[in-house]
Amino acid sequence: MPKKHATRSTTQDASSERKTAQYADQSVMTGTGGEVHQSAGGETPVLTTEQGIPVADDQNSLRIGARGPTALEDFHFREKLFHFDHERIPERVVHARGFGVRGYFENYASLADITKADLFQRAGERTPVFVRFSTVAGNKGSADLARDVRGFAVKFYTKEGNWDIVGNNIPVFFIQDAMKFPDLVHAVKQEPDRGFPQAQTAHDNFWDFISLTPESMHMVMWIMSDRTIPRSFRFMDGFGVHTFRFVNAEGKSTFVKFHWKPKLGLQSVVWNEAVKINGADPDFHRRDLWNAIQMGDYPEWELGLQLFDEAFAEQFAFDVLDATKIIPEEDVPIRRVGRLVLDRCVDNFFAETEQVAFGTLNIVPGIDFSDDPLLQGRNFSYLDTQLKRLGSPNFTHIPVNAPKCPVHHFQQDGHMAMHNPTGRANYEPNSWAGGAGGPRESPEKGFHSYPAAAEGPKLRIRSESFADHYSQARQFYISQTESEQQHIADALTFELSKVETLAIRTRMVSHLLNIDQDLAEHVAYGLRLKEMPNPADAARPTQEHLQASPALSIQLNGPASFTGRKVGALVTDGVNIDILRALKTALKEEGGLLEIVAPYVGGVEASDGSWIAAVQQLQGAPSVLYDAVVLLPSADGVEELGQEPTARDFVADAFAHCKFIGYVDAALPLFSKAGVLDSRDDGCITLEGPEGCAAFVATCRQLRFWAREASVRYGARQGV
Ligand code: HDE
Repeated sequence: MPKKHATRSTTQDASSERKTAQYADQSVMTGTGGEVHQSAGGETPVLTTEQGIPVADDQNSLRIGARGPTALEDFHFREKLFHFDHERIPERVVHARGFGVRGYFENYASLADITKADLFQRAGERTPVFVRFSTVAGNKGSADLARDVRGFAVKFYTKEGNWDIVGNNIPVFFIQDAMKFPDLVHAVKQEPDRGFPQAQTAHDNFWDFISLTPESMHMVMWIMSDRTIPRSFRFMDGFGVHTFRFVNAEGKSTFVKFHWKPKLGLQSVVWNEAVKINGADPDFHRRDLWNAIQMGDYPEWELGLQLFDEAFAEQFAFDVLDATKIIPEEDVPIRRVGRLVLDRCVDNFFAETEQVAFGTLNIVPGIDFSDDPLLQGRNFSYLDTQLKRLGSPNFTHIPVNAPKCPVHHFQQDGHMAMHNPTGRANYEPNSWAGGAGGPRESPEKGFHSYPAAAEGPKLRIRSESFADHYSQARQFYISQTESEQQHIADALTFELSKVETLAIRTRMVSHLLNIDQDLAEHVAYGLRLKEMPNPADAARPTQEHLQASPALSIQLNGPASFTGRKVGALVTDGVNIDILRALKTALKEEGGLLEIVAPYVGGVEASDGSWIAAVQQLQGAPSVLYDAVVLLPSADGVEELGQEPTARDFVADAFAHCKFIGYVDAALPLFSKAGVLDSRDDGCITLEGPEGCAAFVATCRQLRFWAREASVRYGARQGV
């Protein structure tokens, strides 16, 4: 046997043969096979097994001879692999991809007149929260900029138990009865025979289902709008969707709809940009939130309430129990009652974001359900799904799900039980005296359901008051700016162009005809439909008299501020240091950020010889990652940049996505290479001196230069 294959003598200890090796900054020990060993000592604790046994070697399994089989008795190896093999839990059947953060809700003033919910009783009171944002259709590893509804789920750890508003960033839903939820979700997810496409509605099954579900038409307008491609979680609304009840101490009920309004205002990206962001940074949204919180720039929303009574509900043109309808803000104004501040990232993604279990049925005294059939169905589904996902009825023992108020009950045992009742009593009534008998019910403090009257024959039936499917879809559409209407038409054209079955495309256009003639014609043109279908037969005619609701537009409700936004500065050696400094100052004053993008991540030498470190190397930082860009090459540097396709795309995309572009004259050859030199418009701004830089930042408050849009449109030609 050759010597190098000899087996070690049984008395030898491999650790005695370690050598020191230096890897740049790291001094390590290496073993006989050259593998790295790092040892405990000083402040570094000793590695142990889960049973607490100290581990001597975490690099090598226990084997019979250096090249022999692994021993079954290697308890450390077996425990490590066993645990690893079971690291995954089932991902959420919907909303699998999400990002959770912590924070608090601060109540502005007592709402005791309308609700006895404890968290709303005292001005200035802070209630801890956990918030999870998500997309709906994609799997856990899908990209952030899918065209999709965003989940906006808030868990309030109140003094009287956990209250969850499990909401979305869109105030309506696809369906009216929870019975249809599995069908909707099957239709939108990957097609079952092929396993694709994921995180997309642009396929036959989805539009087949939708085109046979006219109640979804209002939601279709919202999902085809820019609401489903938000710039960031920080720039989107949240909605509780359903009508809920507030109940005060006298037992008086008020209907309520919940809204979250972002302090930074609404903002979305354009579709061509979304597609590119998904490639450049699939974690764009979670990274944005992570960075903002790490920098201490805590995102905020205000909680808004729409409050109304039975009399309003009676005379409202639609059923307040129908989750496919909104109550326009112009009809019932929003009262802002508190603020949500997100100020802490999780310590561990799995422990918190993955294991958090929301449920619509988590409700506290002072708040109650309505009979919305979607909400009633959700109240079953959420508890049920947690057992599957978290594997035990004891999921409330997991810290992120555990209430932060006292908890006393007789539920016991089961997988992973952490808090069994102590003492003898685990039932009631019992006759054990005092505390030994365990907790008892409290008619004063306990949750009382609002005694809403309910009677009628037992039927499987949809209320006729739910039958108007098109009026609010139309209202949403006519409330959008021309540019936003264009985006809706483009999105429909794009999505239906991915649908292979012609009949489904045509069927969708037949519904659009009940919403808006121009929109239908626009999409039919974009699809090159040979023949216009007849309008779909409507259960109720479209009410064309509904007024536009400007509150529904993103563009009409801009923040008029660049706060929280980011400018990408493309620089080369020789970058004008005065301009760079002036921009930084102006952006800092505005509450925005400047990020340096350079041909080399190490940085560049500025005009005054100082060294400017880059945050991004050009290949990894296309302009789609920024809200606006500035082009600051030197006359020498621009030549090299012009050779770079990524640099040309940087400019061409910023221009096509209607972004504001600040530049120095030396950048002109780059405009030329990008093919937009002669197209420069008022959104392209020369940066001269500190005032020029400040003026540029002030202009960026408009967020996009939409006036450019007509000349740079992607997508179908708009000939109609
Ligand atoms: Fe959900 N939904 N949903 N949903 N939903 C889930 O619960 C369900 C609906 C929403 O970040 C599941 O824990 C039914 C409307 C959010 O963890 C599941 C129906 C709205 C989240 C479930 C709906 C939502 C979920 C999957 C129709 C907006 C993510 C995993 C009746 C108001 C929460 C889970 C998180 C998650 C069921 C419709 C929002 C299966 C049956 C409407 C934000 O229980």
